[in-house]
Amino acid sequence: MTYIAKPKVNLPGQPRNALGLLQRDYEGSLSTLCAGCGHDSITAALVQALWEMSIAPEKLVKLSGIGCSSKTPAYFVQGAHGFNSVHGRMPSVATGAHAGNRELICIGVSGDGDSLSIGFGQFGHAIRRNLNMLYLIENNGVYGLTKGQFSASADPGSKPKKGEPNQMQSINPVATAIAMGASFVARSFSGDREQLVALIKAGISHPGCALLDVISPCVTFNDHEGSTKSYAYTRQHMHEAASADFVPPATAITAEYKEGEAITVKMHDGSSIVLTKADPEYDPTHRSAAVRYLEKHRDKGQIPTGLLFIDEDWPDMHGIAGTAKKPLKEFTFDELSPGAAALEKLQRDMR
Ligand SMILES: Cc1ncc(C[n+]2csc(CCOP(=O)(O)OP(=O)(O)O)c2C)c(N)n1
Ligand code: SF4
Ligand SMILES: [Mg+2]
Repeated sequence: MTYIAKPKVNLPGQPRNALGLLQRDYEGSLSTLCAGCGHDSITAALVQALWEMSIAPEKLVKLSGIGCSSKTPAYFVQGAHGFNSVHGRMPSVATGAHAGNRELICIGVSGDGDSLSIGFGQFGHAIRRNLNMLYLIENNGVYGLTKGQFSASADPGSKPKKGEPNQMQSINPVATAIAMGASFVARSFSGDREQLVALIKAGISHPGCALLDVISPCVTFNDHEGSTKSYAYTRQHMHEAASADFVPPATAITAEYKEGEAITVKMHDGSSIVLTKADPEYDPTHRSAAVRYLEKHRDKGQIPTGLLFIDEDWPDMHGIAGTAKKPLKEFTFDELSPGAAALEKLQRDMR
């Protein structure tokens, strides 16, 4: 991972956000990823979204596992908190961070290898707990860091640069997440900045686990003819199911939408997501309809993108467990240690 600081060049006249910060303040160290790697475009989208949302760097916690994708947190918001965990264990660390302080905005960046193989159990339990975080998978169908072996998201028939085509079924993170009960599921492409920025903002505003699967081509090991995760293949086969316009709190919805074309989902922080559906019969607020939609398009060889499913009303981890609203660090020692008498009573009650 790089720790090479970017030169601080503050050009006069650069726009500032509501906190008075420049977009430059939301950048991180210099990337050491291969030139053209999809992961770096996702970093650029994260920088733009976080700057536009005026998120205070000290309110943000960035977490990751292991892989080229898991290096991403080093490349955005230098002043935020961060933890690079062991392979596949990002969700556990995110759970601990958010349990300790629910005021933190939590962004976990993972890879298809990190989340769908070694971390598959952890991925499922972050969804089951509805941990309030943006869970971003940078999906390239390979283990980029260890020289391009097929990962669990590689499609059957997809060709490697050398050797035999993949013969195993792929794990589709969006279909799996919807089936496991996720409250927010979206898919995007690293080459579609506009869609990606809108989905990052919507995912951060969602009060639960927001899974965002981003097809992010690996230019070194999986961007050739015959790959189903290349730039060319993704551009040819992506099909936007529902575009998501993010409308910040206290901002009026100004665009006009045809009847039946758009659904407005009000978020708990006062922002709104206006979903414009490509297919009138598609309903991203209906779980089984979303699964049917994904299956139908898989049979046609298409890659549905956009906000695929949302349920704003499901409680998050804190709501389910009824935890204290105050961050753990603000409790006094006496508040946290109930004392011998309370412990004795607890033991008596359990006998
Ligand atoms: C416990 C453990 N097992 C295996 C590895 C080797 N390893 C490092 S990264 C990686 C896979 C990374 O793939 P992915 O998450 O898709 O990230 P990418 O590099 O493609 O962005 C593996 C298997 C490891 N670091 N730790
Ligand atoms: S090996 Fe692939 S995933 Fe890793 S930095 Fe290079 S292009 Fe990106
Ligand atoms: Mg990968």
